[in-house]
Amino acid sequence: MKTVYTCFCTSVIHEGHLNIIREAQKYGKVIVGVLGDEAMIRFNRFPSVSFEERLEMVRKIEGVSEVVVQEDILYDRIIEKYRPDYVIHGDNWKSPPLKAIRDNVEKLLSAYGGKIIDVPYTYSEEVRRIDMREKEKLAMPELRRGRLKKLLSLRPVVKTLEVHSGLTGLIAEKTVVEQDGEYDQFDAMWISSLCDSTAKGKPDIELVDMTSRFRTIDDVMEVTTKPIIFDGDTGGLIEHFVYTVRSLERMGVSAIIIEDKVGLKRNSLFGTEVEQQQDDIPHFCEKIAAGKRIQLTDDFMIIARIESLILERGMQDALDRAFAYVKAGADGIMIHSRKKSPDEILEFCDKFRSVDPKTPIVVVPTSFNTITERELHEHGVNIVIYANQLTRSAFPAMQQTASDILRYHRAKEVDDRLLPIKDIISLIEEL
Ligand code: SPV
Ligand code: MG
Repeated sequence: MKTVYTCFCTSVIHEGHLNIIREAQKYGKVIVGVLGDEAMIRFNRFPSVSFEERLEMVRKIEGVSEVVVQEDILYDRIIEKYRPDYVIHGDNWKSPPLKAIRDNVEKLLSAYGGKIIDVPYTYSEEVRRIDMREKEKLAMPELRRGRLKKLLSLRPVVKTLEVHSGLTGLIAEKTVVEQDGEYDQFDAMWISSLCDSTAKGKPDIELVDMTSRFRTIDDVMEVTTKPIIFDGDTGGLIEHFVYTVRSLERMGVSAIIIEDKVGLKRNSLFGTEVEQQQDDIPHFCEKIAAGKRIQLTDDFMIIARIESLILERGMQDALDRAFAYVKAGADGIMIHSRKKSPDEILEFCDKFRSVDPKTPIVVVPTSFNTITERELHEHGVNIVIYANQLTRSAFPAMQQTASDILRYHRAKEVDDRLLPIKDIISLIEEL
C-alpha cells in the first residue's frame, strides 16, 4: 500500500485539515506529522495548546493511520525516514513564504519518484472565524503573560522588537522572513521608554506618566498576540512600583525591566555626558523584592537592569549588583553598555555565567550592533532587544518626505517610495 504524508502545524483542526485527510486517503495510508513547538513558533503563531494535546487531536482524526513528530520546518529528516509516495499540502504553499518548503519537498521526492499533491486551500467563513478566534485567544492576558517564560526555554535567543503603537505592533507581529528554508520572526515586543516618549514628542525622563504608557500597551495588545516586555525606567518610588507591577500583570504583560537609577532619569545612551545617579544596592534590592512580593502569578518577571557600565563604575560593581539583585528575587538581569565594542558586555556575561548558569541575561545591542544573536547566545545571553530601530527608521523617512513635498510643491516626487494607497487601505484587517 502507498503512503501519503502531511504535516499539521495547528492548534485547532478545521474543515481544511479534514479535507486534506479525505484527499490523502484516496492515495494510500495516511501519516500525519505534527510540527514541534520550536519549529512552529519560528514561522507560525505560538500554539494555543500543548504539544501533547496537538498530537492527541490529530490521533483522533478518522482516516489517520499514524501520527509522527516532525521536528524541523523542512521535511528532510521525515522524508528520509518514511519515504512517503506522496506528500499532500494545501496549495497555499505554492507562494511565499511557504514556497521554499514546497520546493525542498519537491527536490527530496524527485530523488526516488515521490509526488506532491496540492489540494486547494480551504478559504471558508468558518476557517476564517476559527483563525480569528485562535488569534484572540493568544492575545488574552492569561495566555499571553506566561509566553515569555515559555519562549526562554524554546528559543536560543528571544528576539524582541521595539513597538510603540498598534501599527508598529503589527510589524513585530507579522514580519516573517524566509532564508534558505529557515524561517524567522520576532518573539516578543519591547515597550521602550525612549520610543514611547519620542512618539509623543517628549524627552525620555519619566515624563510620560504610567497611565499614558499603559495606553500604549493597550493599543499594542489590541492588535497583537506576542508577549510584551515593558521598559519601567527606574520603577519610581517603591510605594508606586508595586501598583505598576500589579497593573502590568493584570494586563497580561510578561515582564518589566527596571534600571538601578534614582532622581531625574536620563536616557542611558547619554552615559556620563549628563548627570545621572545610580541607586544603592540595598534600596534597589528592596524595590525588586517589593515587586516580587506583590505579583500574583508565577508568569510575571521582574528584570533588574544594571547601569554600572553606562555610568563607568566598573565591571566588579556590575557583577556585585547582578548577584545581589538575583538574590533579592530578580527573574533576569539586563546589562547595558553604550560602547561600540561588545567586549565589556561579553566580559560581564562570561563572568556572570561562570557563577550563575541560569538567570536570564538581557542585552540591548544599540551601540554594540556588530555582534550577532548567535555570538551573544554563545556568551549566555537569552533575550536580545532591538530597542529603537523602528522609530529611528521611520523618522528620517518621514522627515525626507515632508521636506520633499515642500521642495516640489506637490507629492508626485515622493510617491515612488511610499506604501501604495491600495496597500495602506487594506493593511489593517477588519473583523
Ligand atoms: C529604551 O529603549 O528606552 C531603553 C534602552 O531604555 S536605551 O535607550 O538604550 O537606554
Ligand atoms: Mg528606557
